[in-house]
Amino acid sequence: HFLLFIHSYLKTKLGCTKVMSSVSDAKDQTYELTAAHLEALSKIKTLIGPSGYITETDVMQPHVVDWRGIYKGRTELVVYPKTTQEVADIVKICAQGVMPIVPQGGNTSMCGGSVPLENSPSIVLCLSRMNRIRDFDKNNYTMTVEAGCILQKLQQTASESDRYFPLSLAAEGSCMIGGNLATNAGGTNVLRYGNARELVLGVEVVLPDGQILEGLHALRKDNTGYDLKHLFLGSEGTLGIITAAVLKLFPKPRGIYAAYCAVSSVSAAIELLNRARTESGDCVETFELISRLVMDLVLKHIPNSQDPLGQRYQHYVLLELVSTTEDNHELYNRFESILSKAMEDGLILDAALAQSEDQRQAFWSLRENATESQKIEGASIKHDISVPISSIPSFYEAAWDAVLEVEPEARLIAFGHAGDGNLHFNVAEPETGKTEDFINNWDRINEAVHSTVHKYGGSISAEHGIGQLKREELVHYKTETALQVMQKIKTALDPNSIMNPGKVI
Ligand code: FAD
Ligand code: 2HG
Ligand code: ZN
Repeated sequence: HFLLFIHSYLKTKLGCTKVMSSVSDAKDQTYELTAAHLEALSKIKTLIGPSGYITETDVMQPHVVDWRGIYKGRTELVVYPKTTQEVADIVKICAQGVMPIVPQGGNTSMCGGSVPLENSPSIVLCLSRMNRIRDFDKNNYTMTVEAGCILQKLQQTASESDRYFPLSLAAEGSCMIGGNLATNAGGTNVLRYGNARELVLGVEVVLPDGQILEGLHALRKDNTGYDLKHLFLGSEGTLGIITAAVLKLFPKPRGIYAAYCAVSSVSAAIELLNRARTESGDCVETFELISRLVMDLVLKHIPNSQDPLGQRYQHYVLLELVSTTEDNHELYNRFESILSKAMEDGLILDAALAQSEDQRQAFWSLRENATESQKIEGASIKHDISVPISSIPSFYEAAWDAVLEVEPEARLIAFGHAGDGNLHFNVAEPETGKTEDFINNWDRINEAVHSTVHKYGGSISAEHGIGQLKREELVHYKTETALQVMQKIKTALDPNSIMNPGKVI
Protein backbone atom coordinates (compact mmCIF):
# COMPACT_ATOMS: atom_id res chain seq x y z
CA HIS A 1 0.00 0.00 0.00
CA PHE A 2 2.81 2.34 0.86
CA LEU A 3 4.39 1.89 -2.57
CA LEU A 4 1.04 2.27 -4.26
CA PHE A 5 0.65 5.64 -2.60
CA ILE A 6 4.17 6.68 -3.52
CA HIS A 7 3.46 5.75 -7.15
CA SER A 8 0.28 7.73 -7.27
CA TYR A 9 1.87 10.64 -5.43
CA LEU A 10 4.77 10.83 -7.89
CA LYS A 11 2.46 10.37 -10.83
CA THR A 12 0.35 13.32 -9.78
CA LYS A 13 3.32 15.42 -8.87
CA LEU A 14 5.79 14.61 -11.62
CA GLY A 15 3.63 12.84 -14.17
CA CYS A 16 6.32 10.25 -14.55
CA THR A 17 5.34 6.98 -12.92
CA LYS A 18 2.54 4.51 -13.31
CA VAL A 19 0.18 3.29 -10.69
CA MET A 20 0.83 -0.44 -10.54
CA SER A 21 0.14 -1.00 -14.22
CA SER A 22 2.35 -2.96 -16.53
CA VAL A 23 5.03 -0.83 -18.10
CA SER A 24 4.52 -2.80 -21.28
CA ASP A 25 0.93 -1.82 -21.73
CA ALA A 26 1.03 -0.39 -25.25
CA LYS A 27 -2.13 1.66 -24.88
CA ASP A 28 -0.46 3.55 -22.02
CA GLN A 29 2.47 4.58 -24.16
CA THR A 30 2.82 8.32 -23.89
CA TYR A 31 5.31 8.93 -26.68
CA GLU A 32 5.87 7.99 -30.28
CA LEU A 33 9.05 6.69 -31.82
CA THR A 34 10.32 8.72 -34.76
CA ALA A 35 11.71 7.15 -37.92
CA ALA A 36 15.19 8.11 -36.67
CA HIS A 37 14.56 6.25 -33.40
CA LEU A 38 13.42 3.14 -35.25
CA GLU A 39 16.47 3.29 -37.47
CA ALA A 40 18.74 3.65 -34.45
CA LEU A 41 17.15 0.63 -32.77
CA SER A 42 17.52 -1.46 -35.87
CA LYS A 43 21.18 -0.45 -36.33
CA ILE A 44 21.98 -1.31 -32.69
CA LYS A 45 20.43 -4.75 -33.09
CA THR A 46 22.44 -5.42 -36.24
CA LEU A 47 25.64 -4.14 -34.65
CA ILE A 48 25.39 -6.17 -31.44
CA GLY A 49 23.57 -9.27 -32.67
CA PRO A 50 20.70 -11.11 -30.95
CA SER A 51 22.78 -12.37 -28.01
CA GLY A 52 23.69 -8.81 -27.00
CA TYR A 53 20.29 -7.23 -26.42
CA ILE A 54 16.78 -7.93 -25.14
CA THR A 55 13.44 -6.41 -26.09
CA GLU A 56 10.89 -8.64 -24.32
CA THR A 57 9.03 -6.52 -21.81
CA ASP A 58 9.02 -9.04 -18.98
CA VAL A 59 12.74 -9.80 -19.36
CA MET A 60 13.53 -6.08 -19.43
CA GLN A 61 11.49 -5.47 -16.26
CA PRO A 62 14.44 -5.62 -13.80
CA HIS A 63 16.14 -2.90 -15.85
CA VAL A 64 13.23 -0.44 -15.77
CA VAL A 65 12.20 -0.64 -12.10
CA ASP A 66 14.46 0.88 -9.46
CA TRP A 67 15.72 -0.92 -6.34
CA ARG A 68 13.27 0.86 -4.06
CA GLY A 69 10.34 0.02 -6.34
CA ILE A 70 9.38 3.67 -6.61
CA TYR A 71 10.19 4.39 -10.25
CA LYS A 72 8.84 2.32 -13.10
CA GLY A 73 10.02 3.44 -16.50
CA ARG A 74 9.94 1.88 -19.93
CA THR A 75 12.52 1.24 -22.58
CA GLU A 76 12.69 0.02 -26.16
CA LEU A 77 15.70 -2.19 -25.69
CA VAL A 78 18.36 -3.20 -23.18
CA VAL A 79 21.79 -3.65 -24.74
CA TYR A 80 24.82 -5.35 -23.18
CA PRO A 81 27.99 -4.27 -25.00
CA LYS A 82 31.19 -6.23 -24.31
CA THR A 83 33.83 -3.72 -25.33
CA THR A 84 34.48 0.00 -25.21
CA GLN A 85 34.36 0.08 -29.01
CA GLU A 86 30.87 -1.45 -28.96
CA VAL A 87 29.75 1.17 -26.43
CA ALA A 88 31.17 3.89 -28.67
CA ASP A 89 29.44 2.48 -31.77
CA ILE A 90 26.08 2.26 -29.96
CA VAL A 91 26.41 5.81 -28.67
CA LYS A 92 27.26 7.07 -32.18
CA ILE A 93 24.11 5.46 -33.52
CA CYS A 94 22.07 6.98 -30.69
CA ALA A 95 23.60 10.41 -31.27
CA GLN A 96 22.58 10.24 -34.94
CA GLY A 97 19.04 9.13 -34.13
CA VAL A 98 18.73 11.36 -31.04
CA MET A 99 17.85 8.26 -29.07
CA PRO A 100 18.30 8.76 -25.29
CA ILE A 101 20.56 6.35 -23.39
CA VAL A 102 20.27 5.32 -19.75
CA PRO A 103 23.60 3.87 -18.57
CA GLN A 104 23.07 1.17 -15.98
CA GLY A 105 25.27 -0.85 -13.65
CA GLY A 106 23.77 -2.89 -10.82
CA ASN A 107 20.60 -0.77 -10.70
CA THR A 108 20.91 -0.16 -6.96
CA SER A 109 20.44 3.60 -7.22
CA MET A 110 18.59 5.13 -4.29
CA CYS A 111 17.23 8.05 -6.30
CA GLY A 112 15.85 6.65 -9.55
CA GLY A 113 19.00 7.56 -11.51
CA SER A 114 19.50 4.21 -13.20
CA VAL A 115 16.08 3.56 -14.73
CA PRO A 116 14.49 5.12 -17.79
CA LEU A 117 11.62 7.57 -17.67
CA GLU A 118 8.16 6.40 -18.51
CA ASN A 119 7.19 9.13 -20.88
CA SER A 120 10.05 9.35 -23.36
CA PRO A 121 11.85 6.84 -25.57
CA SER A 122 15.22 5.43 -24.51
CA ILE A 123 17.51 2.46 -24.50
CA VAL A 124 19.15 1.07 -21.39
CA LEU A 125 22.87 0.43 -21.86
CA CYS A 126 23.85 -2.10 -19.23
CA LEU A 127 27.56 -2.46 -18.52
CA SER A 128 27.36 -5.90 -16.88
CA ARG A 129 29.24 -7.71 -19.65
CA MET A 130 32.17 -5.34 -19.46
CA ASN A 131 33.57 -7.02 -16.39
CA ARG A 132 37.26 -7.67 -17.01
CA ILE A 133 40.13 -6.64 -14.82
CA ARG A 134 42.45 -5.27 -17.49
CA ASP A 135 45.52 -4.82 -15.36
CA PHE A 136 46.68 -5.36 -11.79
CA ASP A 137 49.87 -3.49 -10.87
CA LYS A 138 50.77 -4.56 -7.37
CA ASN A 139 53.79 -2.31 -7.07
CA ASN A 140 51.95 0.72 -8.39
CA TYR A 141 49.08 -0.03 -6.03
CA THR A 142 46.54 0.18 -8.85
CA MET A 143 44.14 -1.96 -10.82
CA THR A 144 42.51 -1.11 -14.14
CA VAL A 145 38.99 -2.42 -14.29
CA GLU A 146 35.97 -2.32 -16.56
CA ALA A 147 32.78 -0.58 -15.52
CA GLY A 148 30.71 -3.76 -15.13
CA CYS A 149 32.91 -5.34 -12.43
CA ILE A 150 30.91 -6.03 -9.28
CA LEU A 151 32.37 -4.04 -6.39
CA GLN A 152 32.73 -7.08 -4.12
CA LYS A 153 34.72 -8.91 -6.77
CA LEU A 154 37.17 -6.02 -6.93
CA GLN A 155 37.59 -6.03 -3.16
CA GLN A 156 38.32 -9.78 -3.32
CA THR A 157 40.77 -9.42 -6.21
CA ALA A 158 42.72 -6.79 -4.30
CA SER A 159 42.70 -8.87 -1.14
CA GLU A 160 43.99 -12.00 -2.91
CA SER A 161 47.10 -10.00 -3.87
CA ASP A 162 47.60 -8.57 -0.39
CA ARG A 163 46.13 -5.22 -1.36
CA TYR A 164 43.02 -3.37 -0.24
CA PHE A 165 40.31 -1.60 -2.21
CA PRO A 166 38.40 0.24 0.51
CA LEU A 167 35.14 1.25 -1.16
CA SER A 168 32.47 -0.64 0.78
CA LEU A 169 28.68 -0.40 0.92
CA ALA A 170 25.77 -2.69 1.64
CA ALA A 171 24.99 -3.10 -2.08
CA GLU A 172 28.55 -4.26 -2.87
CA GLY A 173 27.39 -7.73 -3.94
CA SER A 174 25.44 -6.27 -6.86
CA CYS A 175 26.52 -2.69 -7.58
CA MET A 176 29.18 -2.19 -10.25
CA ILE A 177 32.24 0.00 -10.20
CA GLY A 178 30.96 2.08 -13.14
CA GLY A 179 27.84 2.88 -11.11
CA ASN A 180 29.94 3.56 -8.01
CA LEU A 181 32.07 6.05 -9.91
CA ALA A 182 29.13 7.61 -11.75
CA THR A 183 27.49 8.29 -8.36
CA ASN A 184 30.74 9.07 -6.52
CA ALA A 185 29.57 6.51 -3.98
CA GLY A 186 30.42 6.90 -0.30
CA GLY A 187 29.82 3.96 2.00
CA THR A 188 31.37 2.99 5.28
CA ASN A 189 35.09 3.71 4.80
CA VAL A 190 35.02 7.31 3.61
CA LEU A 191 36.33 8.60 6.91
CA ARG A 192 39.70 6.98 6.27
CA TYR A 193 39.96 6.63 2.48
CA GLY A 194 37.60 9.20 0.96
CA ASN A 195 34.69 8.57 -1.37
CA ALA A 196 34.82 6.92 -4.79
CA ARG A 197 36.17 10.06 -6.47
CA GLU A 198 39.27 9.89 -4.29
CA LEU A 199 39.96 6.28 -5.22
CA VAL A 200 40.34 6.91 -8.95
CA LEU A 201 43.46 7.83 -10.91
CA GLY A 202 42.08 7.64 -14.42
CA VAL A 203 38.94 6.90 -16.43
CA GLU A 204 37.99 5.85 -19.92
CA VAL A 205 34.73 7.43 -21.03
CA VAL A 206 32.54 7.26 -24.11
CA LEU A 207 31.31 10.78 -24.75
CA PRO A 208 27.74 11.56 -25.89
CA ASP A 209 28.90 11.86 -29.52
CA GLY A 210 30.53 8.42 -29.42
CA GLN A 211 34.15 9.55 -29.11
CA ILE A 212 36.31 7.66 -26.66
CA LEU A 213 38.06 9.83 -24.08
CA GLU A 214 41.15 7.78 -23.21
CA GLY A 215 42.23 8.63 -19.71
CA LEU A 216 43.41 5.40 -18.09
CA HIS A 217 46.47 7.01 -16.52
CA ALA A 218 47.88 5.21 -13.52
CA LEU A 219 49.55 8.34 -12.20
CA ARG A 220 49.35 9.86 -8.76
CA LYS A 221 50.60 13.17 -10.06
CA ASP A 222 49.44 14.70 -13.33
CA ASN A 223 48.77 18.42 -13.59
CA THR A 224 48.44 18.69 -17.36
CA GLY A 225 45.47 21.03 -17.49
CA TYR A 226 41.89 20.40 -16.40
CA ASP A 227 41.41 17.11 -14.59
CA LEU A 228 38.63 15.80 -16.83
CA LYS A 229 37.95 12.61 -14.93
CA HIS A 230 36.23 14.60 -12.19
CA LEU A 231 33.58 15.76 -14.64
CA PHE A 232 32.36 12.19 -15.07
CA LEU A 233 32.79 11.00 -11.48
CA GLY A 234 29.48 11.80 -9.79
CA SER A 235 27.76 12.90 -13.01
CA GLU A 236 25.23 10.03 -12.83
CA GLY A 237 25.52 9.09 -16.48
CA THR A 238 24.46 12.51 -17.72
CA LEU A 239 27.77 13.43 -19.40
CA GLY A 240 29.06 10.15 -20.79
CA ILE A 241 29.53 6.45 -20.13
CA ILE A 242 32.41 5.36 -17.93
CA THR A 243 33.75 2.17 -19.49
CA ALA A 244 36.88 1.59 -17.39
CA ALA A 245 38.89 3.14 -14.58
CA VAL A 246 42.24 2.94 -12.84
CA LEU A 247 41.61 2.44 -9.12
CA LYS A 248 43.92 3.15 -6.22
CA LEU A 249 44.85 0.29 -3.90
CA PHE A 250 46.15 0.38 -0.34
CA PRO A 251 48.11 -1.91 1.97
CA LYS A 252 45.83 -4.62 3.30
CA PRO A 253 44.90 -4.07 6.94
CA ARG A 254 46.43 -6.67 9.29
CA GLY A 255 43.95 -6.27 12.09
CA ILE A 256 40.41 -4.92 12.27
CA TYR A 257 38.67 -4.41 15.60
CA ALA A 258 34.99 -3.67 15.86
CA ALA A 259 32.95 -2.45 18.81
CA TYR A 260 29.20 -2.11 19.08
CA CYS A 261 28.58 0.69 21.55
CA ALA A 262 25.43 2.09 23.11
CA VAL A 263 26.06 5.81 23.46
CA SER A 264 24.30 8.16 25.87
CA SER A 265 23.37 10.71 23.18
CA VAL A 266 24.18 11.80 19.64
CA SER A 267 26.56 14.37 21.00
CA ALA A 268 28.27 11.67 23.10
CA ALA A 269 28.72 9.75 19.85
CA ILE A 270 30.55 12.66 18.27
CA GLU A 271 32.74 13.12 21.35
CA LEU A 272 33.55 9.39 21.14
CA LEU A 273 34.55 9.85 17.50
CA ASN A 274 36.91 12.68 18.42
CA ARG A 275 38.54 10.68 21.14
CA ALA A 276 38.80 7.51 19.08
CA ARG A 277 40.52 9.41 16.29
CA THR A 278 43.06 11.19 18.45
CA GLU A 279 43.70 8.41 20.95
CA SER A 280 44.09 5.64 18.37
CA GLY A 281 46.57 7.54 16.23
CA ASP A 282 43.82 8.14 13.66
CA CYS A 283 43.13 4.45 13.08
CA VAL A 284 39.32 4.84 12.86
CA GLU A 285 38.11 3.12 9.69
CA THR A 286 34.37 3.25 10.31
CA PHE A 287 32.10 5.25 12.54
CA GLU A 288 28.43 4.44 11.95
CA LEU A 289 25.54 5.76 14.00
CA ILE A 290 22.51 3.50 14.41
CA SER A 291 19.30 4.53 16.12
CA ARG A 292 17.11 2.17 18.13
CA LEU A 293 14.37 1.98 15.53
CA VAL A 294 16.89 0.77 12.96
CA MET A 295 17.93 -2.01 15.36
CA ASP A 296 14.28 -2.88 15.96
CA LEU A 297 13.57 -3.19 12.24
CA VAL A 298 16.63 -5.33 11.56
CA LEU A 299 15.85 -7.61 14.52
CA LYS A 300 12.24 -7.88 13.33
CA HIS A 301 12.85 -8.54 9.64
CA ILE A 302 16.28 -10.12 9.20
CA PRO A 303 16.53 -13.76 10.31
CA ASN A 304 19.25 -14.67 12.84
CA SER A 305 19.86 -11.05 13.87
CA GLN A 306 20.86 -10.56 17.49
CA ASP A 307 21.17 -7.55 19.73
CA PRO A 308 24.79 -7.69 20.98
CA LEU A 309 23.91 -5.74 24.14
CA GLY A 310 21.53 -6.94 26.84
CA GLN A 311 19.37 -3.84 27.17
CA ARG A 312 17.61 -1.38 24.87
CA TYR A 313 19.34 1.93 24.23
CA GLN A 314 18.45 4.92 22.10
CA HIS A 315 21.61 5.27 20.00
CA TYR A 316 24.42 2.97 18.98
CA VAL A 317 27.73 3.35 17.23
CA LEU A 318 29.56 0.72 15.20
CA LEU A 319 33.18 1.72 15.54
CA GLU A 320 36.13 0.04 13.83
CA LEU A 321 39.84 0.58 14.22
CA VAL A 322 42.36 -0.85 11.78
CA SER A 323 45.98 -1.70 12.12
CA THR A 324 48.32 -2.05 9.16
CA THR A 325 51.13 -3.62 11.18
CA GLU A 326 51.45 -7.30 12.08
CA ASP A 327 51.70 -6.75 15.80
CA ASN A 328 48.33 -5.28 16.53
CA HIS A 329 47.82 -6.18 20.18
CA GLU A 330 48.81 -2.69 21.06
CA LEU A 331 45.91 -1.26 19.06
CA TYR A 332 43.48 -3.75 20.60
CA ASN A 333 44.60 -2.71 24.09
CA ARG A 334 44.31 0.93 23.18
CA PHE A 335 40.80 0.31 21.83
CA GLU A 336 39.80 -1.29 25.14
CA SER A 337 41.13 1.65 27.09
CA ILE A 338 39.38 4.19 24.82
CA LEU A 339 36.11 2.34 25.41
CA SER A 340 36.52 2.02 29.18
CA LYS A 341 37.46 5.66 29.57
CA ALA A 342 34.42 6.66 27.47
CA MET A 343 32.29 4.48 29.71
CA GLU A 344 33.68 6.05 32.88
CA ASP A 345 32.89 9.46 31.42
CA GLY A 346 29.32 8.50 30.56
CA LEU A 347 29.70 8.69 26.77
CA ILE A 348 29.21 4.95 26.39
CA LEU A 349 26.52 3.11 28.36
CA ASP A 350 27.50 -0.38 27.26
CA ALA A 351 29.71 -1.89 24.58
CA ALA A 352 30.71 -5.19 23.01
CA LEU A 353 34.12 -5.61 21.42
CA ALA A 354 34.07 -8.35 18.75
CA GLN A 355 36.18 -11.35 19.76
CA SER A 356 36.04 -13.11 16.42
CA GLU A 357 35.46 -12.42 12.74
CA ASP A 358 31.99 -14.01 13.08
CA GLN A 359 31.10 -11.57 15.84
CA ARG A 360 32.36 -8.68 13.79
CA GLN A 361 30.25 -9.81 10.85
CA ALA A 362 27.22 -10.08 13.14
CA PHE A 363 27.70 -6.43 14.16
CA TRP A 364 27.94 -5.48 10.50
CA SER A 365 24.84 -7.40 9.63
CA LEU A 366 22.85 -5.13 11.99
CA ARG A 367 24.17 -2.09 10.15
CA GLU A 368 24.17 -3.40 6.58
CA ASN A 369 20.60 -4.65 6.77
CA ALA A 370 19.24 -1.25 7.77
CA THR A 371 18.05 -0.47 4.24
CA GLU A 372 16.68 -3.92 3.47
CA SER A 373 14.70 -4.07 6.72
CA GLN A 374 13.26 -0.60 6.10
CA LYS A 375 12.10 -1.74 2.69
CA ILE A 376 10.35 -4.75 4.21
CA GLU A 377 8.72 -2.55 6.87
CA GLY A 378 7.12 -0.38 4.18
CA ALA A 379 9.53 2.18 2.80
CA SER A 380 10.22 5.63 4.09
CA ILE A 381 10.92 9.17 3.03
CA LYS A 382 14.69 9.15 2.74
CA HIS A 383 17.04 12.03 3.39
CA ASP A 384 20.68 11.35 2.57
CA ILE A 385 22.12 14.45 4.17
CA SER A 386 25.45 15.77 5.37
CA VAL A 387 26.42 18.56 7.72
CA PRO A 388 29.77 19.39 9.35
CA ILE A 389 30.50 16.55 11.79
CA SER A 390 30.50 19.00 14.69
CA SER A 391 26.93 20.07 13.82
CA ILE A 392 25.44 16.56 13.80
CA PRO A 393 24.01 16.68 17.37
CA SER A 394 22.26 20.04 16.99
CA PHE A 395 21.15 19.25 13.42
CA TYR A 396 19.69 15.93 14.60
CA GLU A 397 17.57 17.60 17.24
CA ALA A 398 16.47 20.55 15.12
CA ALA A 399 15.56 18.44 12.08
CA TRP A 400 13.60 15.96 14.16
CA ASP A 401 11.67 18.75 15.87
CA ALA A 402 10.86 20.17 12.43
CA VAL A 403 9.57 16.80 11.16
CA LEU A 404 7.42 16.28 14.25
CA GLU A 405 5.76 19.61 13.64
CA VAL A 406 4.57 18.27 10.30
CA GLU A 407 3.77 14.71 11.42
CA PRO A 408 3.76 14.25 15.19
CA GLU A 409 3.61 10.45 14.91
CA ALA A 410 6.37 10.00 12.32
CA ARG A 411 9.16 7.56 13.19
CA LEU A 412 12.82 8.42 12.74
CA ILE A 413 15.05 5.82 11.10
CA ALA A 414 18.35 7.62 11.47
CA PHE A 415 21.61 5.88 10.80
CA GLY A 416 24.74 6.12 8.74
CA HIS A 417 28.13 7.54 8.30
CA ALA A 418 28.34 9.97 11.23
CA GLY A 419 32.13 9.94 10.92
CA ASP A 420 31.68 11.74 7.58
CA GLY A 421 28.90 14.04 8.79
CA ASN A 422 26.51 11.96 6.64
CA LEU A 423 23.26 10.64 8.09
CA HIS A 424 20.42 8.74 6.48
CA PHE A 425 17.75 10.75 8.23
CA ASN A 426 14.85 8.64 7.03
CA VAL A 427 11.29 9.19 8.16
CA ALA A 428 8.87 6.27 8.34
CA GLU A 429 5.12 6.50 8.44
CA PRO A 430 3.40 6.36 11.85
CA GLU A 431 2.92 2.88 13.22
CA THR A 432 -0.79 3.58 13.25
CA GLY A 433 -0.54 3.47 9.42
CA LYS A 434 -1.90 6.76 8.11
CA THR A 435 -0.10 6.12 4.87
CA GLU A 436 -2.03 8.45 2.62
CA ASP A 437 -1.72 11.46 4.95
CA PHE A 438 1.93 10.67 5.44
CA ILE A 439 2.71 10.54 1.72
CA ASN A 440 0.72 13.69 1.13
CA ASN A 441 3.09 15.35 3.57
CA TRP A 442 6.11 14.21 1.55
CA ASP A 443 7.06 17.72 0.39
CA ARG A 444 6.57 19.23 3.82
CA ILE A 445 8.69 16.54 5.48
CA ASN A 446 11.41 17.00 2.86
CA GLU A 447 11.27 20.72 3.40
CA ALA A 448 11.49 20.31 7.18
CA VAL A 449 14.65 18.22 6.93
CA HIS A 450 16.29 19.96 4.00
CA SER A 451 15.78 23.49 5.23
CA THR A 452 17.42 22.45 8.50
CA VAL A 453 20.28 20.91 6.50
CA HIS A 454 20.63 24.18 4.65
CA LYS A 455 20.70 26.15 7.88
CA TYR A 456 23.67 24.04 9.02
CA GLY A 457 25.53 24.53 5.74
CA GLY A 458 24.86 20.93 4.69
CA SER A 459 24.00 18.98 1.55
CA ILE A 460 20.67 17.37 0.54
CA SER A 461 22.55 14.54 -1.15
CA ALA A 462 25.67 13.39 0.60
CA GLU A 463 26.29 10.20 -1.35
CA HIS A 464 23.31 8.85 -3.33
CA GLY A 465 23.17 11.58 -5.97
CA ILE A 466 20.24 13.46 -7.44
CA GLY A 467 18.76 11.12 -10.06
CA GLN A 468 15.05 11.76 -10.53
CA LEU A 469 14.21 11.96 -6.85
CA LYS A 470 15.91 15.23 -6.00
CA ARG A 471 16.02 16.95 -9.37
CA GLU A 472 13.27 19.39 -8.50
CA GLU A 473 14.72 20.11 -5.10
CA LEU A 474 18.23 20.71 -6.35
CA VAL A 475 17.25 24.08 -7.78
CA HIS A 476 16.30 25.30 -4.31
CA TYR A 477 19.61 24.38 -2.74
CA LYS A 478 22.23 25.15 -5.39
CA THR A 479 23.08 28.71 -6.32
CA GLU A 480 21.91 30.13 -9.62
CA THR A 481 25.54 30.42 -10.71
CA ALA A 482 26.32 26.81 -9.87
CA LEU A 483 23.24 25.63 -11.78
CA GLN A 484 24.25 27.73 -14.79
CA VAL A 485 27.75 26.26 -14.82
CA MET A 486 26.30 22.74 -14.57
CA GLN A 487 23.93 23.47 -17.44
CA LYS A 488 26.76 24.89 -19.60
CA ILE A 489 28.85 21.77 -19.05
CA LYS A 490 25.87 19.56 -19.87
CA THR A 491 25.07 21.47 -23.05
CA ALA A 492 28.70 21.55 -24.17
CA LEU A 493 29.13 17.80 -23.87
CA ASP A 494 25.61 16.61 -24.64
CA PRO A 495 23.84 19.24 -26.75
CA ASN A 496 20.92 16.95 -27.65
CA SER A 497 20.53 15.72 -24.10
CA ILE A 498 20.66 12.04 -24.96
CA MET A 499 22.61 11.01 -21.86
CA ASN A 500 20.28 9.95 -19.08
CA PRO A 501 17.69 12.69 -19.65
CA GLY A 502 15.46 13.71 -16.77
CA LYS A 503 18.19 13.07 -14.22
CA VAL A 504 20.19 15.55 -12.12
CA ILE A 505 19.47 18.74 -14.13
P1 FAD B 1 23.23 2.08 -10.94
O1 FAD B 1 22.21 2.12 -9.88
O2 FAD B 1 23.00 1.13 -12.06
O3 FAD B 1 23.41 3.54 -11.56
C1 FAD B 1 23.57 4.65 -10.72
C2 FAD B 1 23.75 5.92 -11.59
O4 FAD B 1 24.97 5.85 -12.31
C3 FAD B 1 22.69 6.09 -12.65
O5 FAD B 1 22.47 7.45 -12.84
C4 FAD B 1 23.28 5.47 -13.90
O6 FAD B 1 22.76 6.02 -15.09
C5 FAD B 1 24.74 5.81 -13.72
N1 FAD B 1 25.68 4.83 -14.25
C6 FAD B 1 25.77 3.52 -13.94
N2 FAD B 1 26.83 2.97 -14.57
C7 FAD B 1 27.39 3.94 -15.30
C8 FAD B 1 28.52 4.00 -16.16
N3 FAD B 1 29.28 2.94 -16.38
N4 FAD B 1 28.81 5.18 -16.74
C9 FAD B 1 28.05 6.29 -16.51
N5 FAD B 1 26.98 6.29 -15.72
C10 FAD B 1 26.66 5.13 -15.11
N6 FAD B 1 25.39 4.45 -1.99
C11 FAD B 1 26.39 5.05 -1.31
O7 FAD B 1 26.97 6.01 -1.82
N7 FAD B 1 26.75 4.63 -0.06
C12 FAD B 1 26.15 3.59 0.54
O8 FAD B 1 26.48 3.25 1.66
C13 FAD B 1 25.11 2.91 -0.18
N8 FAD B 1 24.50 1.85 0.37
C14 FAD B 1 23.51 1.23 -0.33
C15 FAD B 1 22.90 0.12 0.24
C16 FAD B 1 21.88 -0.55 -0.43
C17 FAD B 1 21.23 -1.75 0.20
C18 FAD B 1 21.48 -0.09 -1.71
C19 FAD B 1 20.40 -0.80 -2.47
C20 FAD B 1 22.08 1.01 -2.27
C21 FAD B 1 23.11 1.69 -1.60
N9 FAD B 1 23.74 2.80 -2.14
C22 FAD B 1 24.75 3.41 -1.46
C23 FAD B 1 23.31 3.34 -3.43
C24 FAD B 1 23.96 2.62 -4.65
O9 FAD B 1 24.32 1.33 -4.34
C25 FAD B 1 25.16 3.35 -5.12
O10 FAD B 1 24.75 4.58 -5.62
C26 FAD B 1 25.99 2.60 -6.18
O11 FAD B 1 27.19 3.31 -6.35
C27 FAD B 1 25.29 2.45 -7.50
O12 FAD B 1 25.95 1.48 -8.29
P2 FAD B 1 25.16 0.67 -9.41
O13 FAD B 1 26.15 -0.14 -10.17
O14 FAD B 1 24.03 -0.07 -8.84
O15 FAD B 1 24.66 1.86 -10.33
C1 2HG C 1 23.56 2.93 3.58
O1 2HG C 1 24.38 3.67 4.12
C2 2HG C 1 22.95 3.36 2.28
O2 2HG C 1 23.29 1.81 4.03
C3 2HG C 1 21.45 3.33 2.22
O3 2HG C 1 23.47 4.58 1.87
C4 2HG C 1 20.77 4.35 3.08
O4 2HG C 1 18.64 3.28 3.18
C5 2HG C 1 19.26 4.34 3.17
O5 2HG C 1 18.71 5.42 3.27
ZN1 ZN D 1 24.95 5.40 3.17
